Amino acid sequence: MKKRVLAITMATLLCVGVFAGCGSTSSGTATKPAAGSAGSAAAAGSAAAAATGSAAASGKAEFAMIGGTSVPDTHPYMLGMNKIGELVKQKTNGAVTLDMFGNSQLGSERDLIEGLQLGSLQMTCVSTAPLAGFTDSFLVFDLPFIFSDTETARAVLDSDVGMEILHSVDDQGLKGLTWFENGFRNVTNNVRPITAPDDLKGIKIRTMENQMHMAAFQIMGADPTPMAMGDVFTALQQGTIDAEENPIPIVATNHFEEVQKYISLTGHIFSPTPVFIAKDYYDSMPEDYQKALQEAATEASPYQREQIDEQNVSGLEELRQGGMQDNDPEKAPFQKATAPIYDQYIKEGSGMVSPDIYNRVKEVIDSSSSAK
Ligand code: EAX
Repeated sequence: MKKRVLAITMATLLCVGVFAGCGSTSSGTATKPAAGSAGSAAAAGSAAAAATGSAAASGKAEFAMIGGTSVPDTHPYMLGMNKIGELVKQKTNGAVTLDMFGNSQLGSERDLIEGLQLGSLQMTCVSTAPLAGFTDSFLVFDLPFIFSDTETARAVLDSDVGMEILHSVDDQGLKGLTWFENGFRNVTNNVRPITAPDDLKGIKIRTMENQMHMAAFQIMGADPTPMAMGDVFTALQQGTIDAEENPIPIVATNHFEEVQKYISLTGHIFSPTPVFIAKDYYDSMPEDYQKALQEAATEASPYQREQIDEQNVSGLEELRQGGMQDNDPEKAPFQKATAPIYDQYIKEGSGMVSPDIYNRVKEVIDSSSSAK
């Protein structure tokens, strides 16, 4: 933890240092560091500062924002964030811009969240799971099989309680602007097709850094290892883990078909994706720019969801073409096997799902399904 904060602090200092000397920056465009695994925050910080500096030096943007994600440039997270950048630039005549760095170049999702809090970058979008290290308010989404389909999940995210959760971390320096989406998570592995919970016994599976995700796989007999996204491909390639679990667009855009034989469409957890801006930075903007950014984010959300819907279909085709064998197991046995998570985690207390939030989410789920 100390190492990470030091790295990010170094990045912040680098940003200040390089930004101060940015008058001499010649290029008018942001220089993206080479894509690859999780870069060090320090190296990323200097790249981020170069991008900030070049935009500021070009005299175009009053607010030249830097953003980061843990996914490849072709993933709907990046397509959505770039859409926000395009719209806010239009709406402010170039006064507010957003340069995005994917592939964990600015660090893991936890690093990105800390980066917003430290001010070394301005925007990100992450799965809700890693937020467990900062707050409990998003944990309700990590309950296995809480959503039966995407439509219900979206109804909850767009509801009052969904909006309340999105805005629940203002006091932690994270202003939620809108909901993007990662989607239903599926198991990929090199051992066997997963047709029932018992097939997971003994499988070394990477999970996100979230106690409920790990508990769900432990209950089914797997051996979960929390790991940052930027390290997963190499770990699979080297065989230090047998498996990982992610929605189809993540599996396809990371080309996991090169290092995984099977994808089993378990759909065990739905990952929503809050879009955050550093709250202090947002507060420093004039009201009209804040309004333009909020509008841009709100308008980008349906576009991002469309991209997820599209890549859920095209991505599976690509994985099949790449040699992956897919199966679509019955969900009920997995639901039954992971049901104890509800008793274990829905209670008052730190690291737990608040019963009030759970009941309010359930109300929206029940009214959404009765409306069908
Ligand atoms: O949020 O870490 C993960 O598996 C996430 O799905 C990914 O970083 C996108």
